[in-house]
Amino acid sequence: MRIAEIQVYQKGLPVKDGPYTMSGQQVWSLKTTLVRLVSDSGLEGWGEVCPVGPLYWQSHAGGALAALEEMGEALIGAEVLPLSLHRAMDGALHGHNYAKSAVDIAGHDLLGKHLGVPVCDLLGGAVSNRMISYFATGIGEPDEIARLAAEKAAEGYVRLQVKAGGRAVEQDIETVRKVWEKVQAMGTRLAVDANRGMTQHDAITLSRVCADIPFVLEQPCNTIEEVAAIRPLIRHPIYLDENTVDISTILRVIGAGLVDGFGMKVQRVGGLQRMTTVRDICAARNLPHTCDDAWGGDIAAAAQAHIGATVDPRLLEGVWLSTPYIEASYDPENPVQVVEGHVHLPKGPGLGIIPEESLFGAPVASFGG
Ligand code: 0XW
Ligand code: MG
Repeated sequence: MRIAEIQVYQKGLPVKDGPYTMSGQQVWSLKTTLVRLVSDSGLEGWGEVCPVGPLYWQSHAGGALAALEEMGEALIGAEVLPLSLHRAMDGALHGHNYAKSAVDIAGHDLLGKHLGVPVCDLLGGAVSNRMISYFATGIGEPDEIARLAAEKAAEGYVRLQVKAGGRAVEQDIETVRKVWEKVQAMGTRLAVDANRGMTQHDAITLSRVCADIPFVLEQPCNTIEEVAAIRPLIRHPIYLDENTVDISTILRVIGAGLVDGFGMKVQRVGGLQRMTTVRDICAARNLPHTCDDAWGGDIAAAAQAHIGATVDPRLLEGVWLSTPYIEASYDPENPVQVVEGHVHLPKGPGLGIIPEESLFGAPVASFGG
């Protein structure tokens, strides 16, 4: 089966009850990019990539479209097999993993529909059909974040990510302590995610002052070098997120003993095929990780659910979804949502999502056909 046509769409995704906040930024609306692959047998597969704004990481909606425009013609005629697609993309454009992830996801959706199997089967097979998610609190006043944390823990979230960084570390310390006071008795696990926004000094202070509170410290500082410098002084497990820009970097930080786990995003490593490599490397070293993406609707969410379903539950730190912040589902019959803190694996061949194409307007780019 080969690619006969490609259409690219872009759509605004206003943040429901926005803004979504993290250290150094708040987002009110995001632009997602959708890819529709049509095979020479007439089947279609859908992919999606949605950076969480231009500040979170080196990616943005305009870059996704430009990269897809650069690769589009070269993909016409490519075999719809995961590695064949990556070879075709890498032969047309170096890097730009996030844009490539949309094509990768669409290719898995298309192949699954062609074979009549769910995407998780193409990724090695599911071990779960209901995965834990986690709730990211946003940056806010300590008492408000503690109230929200207790509410979400009561809803069924077994893991909470407390946002920190970009402000006086005393505010972060007060927030973490008040959240812990609220959720400790519920057995809730905590991550404190600074999204690169802490100085080395603040990260060390937070860890020392809160040494009695068990949390994972996620992406405290901006660079791997800063994290390496504080690693011996931090009393909490360290997870990296934004720094893990490719498989090579992941191998580097594991080999250097800098990490105890990851906040991992499908788009950052280039899609589901690459995420199976990340999954298997982490399994080889017993390293927990999430199966997140930066943002996106049901298509991106379904992709995360399918890879999350194949991760050893002992090592799955959650499938975070942005669909709770998006007004309308792409496929109202099969929305991919968080229910009582958990994500259900979509049913049906491919991703299990049949998006309503009219939601996306006219294509912004087309190839082949
Ligand atoms: C909580 N997330 C998965 C959602 C936003 O994209 C940021 C991200 C994180 O952990 O940094
Ligand atoms: Mg993170």
